[in-house]
Amino acid sequence: MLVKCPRVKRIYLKVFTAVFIIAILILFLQHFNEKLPTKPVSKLARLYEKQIRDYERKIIPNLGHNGEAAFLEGQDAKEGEKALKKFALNTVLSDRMPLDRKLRDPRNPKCKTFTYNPKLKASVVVIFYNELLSVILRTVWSVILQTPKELLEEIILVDDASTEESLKGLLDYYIETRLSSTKLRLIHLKTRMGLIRARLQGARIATGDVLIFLDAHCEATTDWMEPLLSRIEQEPTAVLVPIIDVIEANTLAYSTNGDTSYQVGGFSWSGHFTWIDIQNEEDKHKLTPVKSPTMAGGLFAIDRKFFWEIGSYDEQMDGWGGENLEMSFRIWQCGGRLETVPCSRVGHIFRDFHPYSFPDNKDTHGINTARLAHVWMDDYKRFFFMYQPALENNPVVGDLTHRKQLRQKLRCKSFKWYLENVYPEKFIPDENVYAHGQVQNDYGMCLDDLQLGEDKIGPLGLYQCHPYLAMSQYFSLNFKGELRKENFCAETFGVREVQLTECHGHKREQFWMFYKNGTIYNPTSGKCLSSAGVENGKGVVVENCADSIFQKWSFTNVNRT
Ligand code: LR7
Ligand code: MN
Repeated sequence: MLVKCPRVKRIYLKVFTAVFIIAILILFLQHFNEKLPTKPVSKLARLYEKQIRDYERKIIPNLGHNGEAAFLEGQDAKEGEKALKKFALNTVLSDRMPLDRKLRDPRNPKCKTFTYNPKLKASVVVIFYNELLSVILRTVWSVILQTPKELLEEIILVDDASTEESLKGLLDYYIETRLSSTKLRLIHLKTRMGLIRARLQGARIATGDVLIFLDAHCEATTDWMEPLLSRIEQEPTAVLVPIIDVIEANTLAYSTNGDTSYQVGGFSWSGHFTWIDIQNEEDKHKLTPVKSPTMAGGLFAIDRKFFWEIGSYDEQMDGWGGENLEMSFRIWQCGGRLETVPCSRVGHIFRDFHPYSFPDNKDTHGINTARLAHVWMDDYKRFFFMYQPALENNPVVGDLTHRKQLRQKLRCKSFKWYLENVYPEKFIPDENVYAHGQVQNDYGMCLDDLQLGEDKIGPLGLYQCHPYLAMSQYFSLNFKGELRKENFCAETFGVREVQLTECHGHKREQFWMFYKNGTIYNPTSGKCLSSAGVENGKGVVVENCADSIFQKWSFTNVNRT
């Protein structure tokens, strides 16, 4: 036994050692196995961390401080110029500028005397497609820094299936490591939905009392949110737009039109949003919310329940464009109101072109506007379809049943009501006019805007009459004696020239009288509109009045002369 004992002991020892080794091996393998899938992630994390640190290192402190114009030097400046051409934005400069730059308070100083104590909380929804990381983050930081914590329910970022790689992992990583204390959600859509449906996705998961939408290249300023929430608390059917200031795409300068004057939203019959002056003298100087006929679309606050009740968005609108006017008309016609809040100001980077395209180059703005014209504009849609005749009865516009049902369900008012009550200053080409339509002379030539852009000045042209009534040849002579196209009036210029320039309402060079014999006479110059010696595609003139075929004009429709 005594002899056996050590042998038994040795066996036990061997077994024990084997079990121990196997256990260690199993543990090790298990450990290794678990580590397998996570190992590359941490490698990626290290990579992101490095990228962000490299990026942070290149930031130039105080660049663009107070919203001042910023400039780079040397190679950076050159690359910045290139970027501006490519992306309509100086991306190099944005990358060097602190994400949390301070802006000066752009408000009218009197705004500081107001106190607001809103109880509501907001979900800020920011959608983006291939926007620059530093621009998105500056938007997010400005919201965090300029909003009192108790008013901010959450920030929701919706990535509309960006193809730019850094916008997936890197942005996620940045949020996880640098913004973890903010309630911030980032969702990546699987396929690109366009900005309208992307906003809807954000709105669906939002939980705040109020939804505030922003483009992904904005910067909020001091106390921007308080007046928005206070107004909604007082009037939940009011939809609010801050004053939208310009952040210049090249220098990122935060520029204002001064702190006292601003414009509100209008529209053109071609279906575009426009800025218009406030008509009412009293309203011009008010610091409380001011009525706005339309909104630009990207930046607005709306009670979350009201957003859904009033029909959110037309989900069949693709891509970009149109949703802003659709929502504006709908809000007014269906019992809400749209206002600009002068004491809330947010900057937006205005780009000269879209740095992105849409599949098949589809004209989403045109198609979306055709949808809203059919649903909301009643007979007045005729003017829009004069610009876009091919879209009037085109199946690409899609099914409108649901939106028409919505209009019925909400018992919305007519577009005529909207024009009369909300936007009475809007020029309607065939109302309150002596004559309108094509203005033709005796040998088949017509007045023509020569495709002048909507905000440009140019000659009042002469062109072969089109066989159909195209908008470029549609003019009106209204009761004020203006020979007019939308906001542009024929004006005598110098001795002979006639230009289309912004209507000023003071008659003089913009005053015309139309006589039964077909002459169009401008009393200020004592001359008559003439096509004598004017070639196709050139500007008409004024001359001493004479009984000449060049001075005889006829309108397609004459009410009175
Ligand atoms: O497919 C897309 N998916 C997106 O998520 C295309 C764009 N987007 C995002 C994009 O990244 C951006 O954050 O949508 C947002 C708006 O796109 P922009 O910035 O290219 O549009 P915009 O500023 O030129 O256009 C104005 O009109 C649009 C009409 O559909 C939208 O309503 C925009 O929000 C709106 N912007 C503003 O109102 C800001 C003030 C400009 C003015 C006037
Ligand atoms: Mn924008």
